[in-house]
Parts: sequence; structure tokens; C-alpha cells
Amino acid sequence: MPTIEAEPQPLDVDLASTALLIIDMQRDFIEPGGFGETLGNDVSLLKAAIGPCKATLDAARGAGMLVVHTREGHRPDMADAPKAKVERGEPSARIGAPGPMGRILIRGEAGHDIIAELSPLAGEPVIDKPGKGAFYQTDLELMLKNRGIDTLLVCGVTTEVCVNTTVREANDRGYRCVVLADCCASYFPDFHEYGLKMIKAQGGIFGWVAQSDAAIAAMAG
Ligand code: TIU
Repeated sequence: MPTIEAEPQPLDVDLASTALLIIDMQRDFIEPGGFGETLGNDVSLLKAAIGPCKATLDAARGAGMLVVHTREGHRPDMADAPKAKVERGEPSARIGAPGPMGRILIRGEAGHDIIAELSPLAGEPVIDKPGKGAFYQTDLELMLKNRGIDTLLVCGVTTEVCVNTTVREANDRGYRCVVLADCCASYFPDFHEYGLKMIKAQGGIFGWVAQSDAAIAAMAG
């Protein structure tokens, strides 16, 4: 069984029961003109995660692992968007408002798409989630259970928001999560650093943290 060099300690992984989970690598967060930018962020900070995510995705596909992609967004009628989530920021830049990539954070719009570099292949499930966590109001848990998955390699953006929320949800559901540090990014570099520290502290209170090279080596072995 391959071992991933991780913190706080190495982790043995059975690739048949391990999935790669790529969180919200969407144009709305990563490209100018989307939700991330309307929140006042410098979206260029997220670009660093793209290359490592692509290399990890290629390795997972090569190893025949389950790959699951997620997207944060809402129905065009916004019936699934809580008032408390929508009513933040300038009205012209809120969820559902028109932007250069279509309506902000709305399913079916260009900004909601996963970036071209990480496009899902046919057969790779895409989970559309209305919240920050990938388990909340989605069929992710059922899908993982049906495939006998017990370990998740987690990539995506942003480290302290959707990645951390999903890892906490997964940890409480009994999944072992290995967060791949260089495959995640934040608009706030210090939040990225501390987001990862929070996961691996206290003996791995929420999970493990590794670099993509270590996961790729395990997948290749
Ligand atoms: N996917 C995700 O992290 N959603 C966010 O809203 N993140 C922010 O950092 N704003």
C-alpha cells in the first residue's frame, strides 16, 4: 500500500478507496470579473494552485482513481440562495448580479464553469453545492459511500473557506482527508498558511497536509 509523506505523520493509502476531491476551481473565483473579485479580492493569488492541481489530476486519472469536482453556485431562480448569503456587499456585485462572465455565482453562467485547465472528463462527477461545504445539501456522501471511499485527497480554493469547511464536514463523517497544500490557495496568504496549520495541528485534528509531489509519488507507486 503506498504511503503519502504528510504532516503530522505519513499516511498509508489504498488508492481503490481514495478519491481526489477538487473544490471550486471555478472561473468565478480564479479569473477577473467573477465572484472573488466582486468581494474585493486579488484573484491572481489563486493562480499558483492551478499547475499543482493539474499534475495531481493527471496522476489520479492515471491511477484510475475516483475524481470528484465541486462548484459553488446557485439556481438561476436563486431559490437555494439564503438571504443572509446574498445580501452582502454592493448590490451591483452580489450573487445573481450581471457581470462580465454572466450572473455572479449562478449555475449555467460562464463564471460558474470550472477553469479550462481542470475541465472534468466525462464520467467524473461534478457536485453543485449551494454552500461552502461540499457535503451540505449535496449527494457527495452517498456517492463516496457507494464507491467505498474512506480517504480524500483535497485540492481547491479557497483554503480557509470551502476547503476547510469541506474537510471539517468530511472529518466528522469519518473520512481521512489529506489536504494538498500547493493545490490550494487563498486571497489571503496568511489565511492559507493558518488554514493548513489548523488542519494538521493537535495530531491532525481535522486531517493531514502534504505537498502534491508526495501524493503524486504515492499514486504513481
Ligand atoms: N469556494 C470558496 O472558497 N468560496 C468562497 O466564497 N471563498 C472565499 O474565499 N470567498
